[in-house]
Amino acid sequence: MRNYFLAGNWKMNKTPSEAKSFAAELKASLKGASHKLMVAPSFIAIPGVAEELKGSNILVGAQNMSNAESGAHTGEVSPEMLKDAGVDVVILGHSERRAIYGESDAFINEKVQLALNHGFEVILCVGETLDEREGGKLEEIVRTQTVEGLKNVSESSLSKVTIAYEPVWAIGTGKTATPQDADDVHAFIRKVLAETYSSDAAEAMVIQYGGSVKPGNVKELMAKENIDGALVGGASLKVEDFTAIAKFDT
Ligand code: G2H
Repeated sequence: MRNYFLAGNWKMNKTPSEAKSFAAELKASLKGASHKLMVAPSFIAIPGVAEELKGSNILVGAQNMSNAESGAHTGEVSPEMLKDAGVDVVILGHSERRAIYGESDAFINEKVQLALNHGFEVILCVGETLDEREGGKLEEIVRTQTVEGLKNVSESSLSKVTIAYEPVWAIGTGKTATPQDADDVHAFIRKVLAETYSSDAAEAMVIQYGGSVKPGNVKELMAKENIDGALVGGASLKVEDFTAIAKFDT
């Protein structure tokens, strides 16, 4: 039985002081929630949020991480810096990183390996654009992003990895893949994992759905056999919305 994992990706929203007081509100309203929970503030807001959430049931995520240990990498944030700031989970390969900043599968894979070596949990994002879907390339893209993103990751490390399937056309657009569409792709990802690792590893993998998840559609999405959680953007920025999502009832 897989545990549901609901994660908020705040993207480039909330100043450090806004993020800290928002975290305090969330901590109170998410008390007693039964699912696994995480929020990912911007880098600069992480220390305040981590301090606020210490000892709570909410993990702290980072939205990205450098592919290097340290040194001359202007503007980057290293694994050790994130660890010291209180980060538990690192989101890697988000479609905005791929599309806007040109991150390739090989580059993302370097980060995945580095994050796992530093003891972080990883959320690896995969997903196709509308053109790719309409051009019949959905499976090829999702397979490549999954397999290349996990290159050199051993089966024993997979328990620290969550895959987030985020169809790019459904991100921040208000369009959601139908629960059946999403479940079909999640099942395909599980098939790819079974071929690459083993059926046990594939069965155990938590696969989140991301793309306009909101209080009104979370329950229907989570009811699907292969959907084990959500990576939530816009709706994670309001206490009432994220609470409704994080405390959804099966
Ligand atoms: C997808 C998602 C969070 P939103 O990027 O990662 O964002 O819920 O706003 O579509």
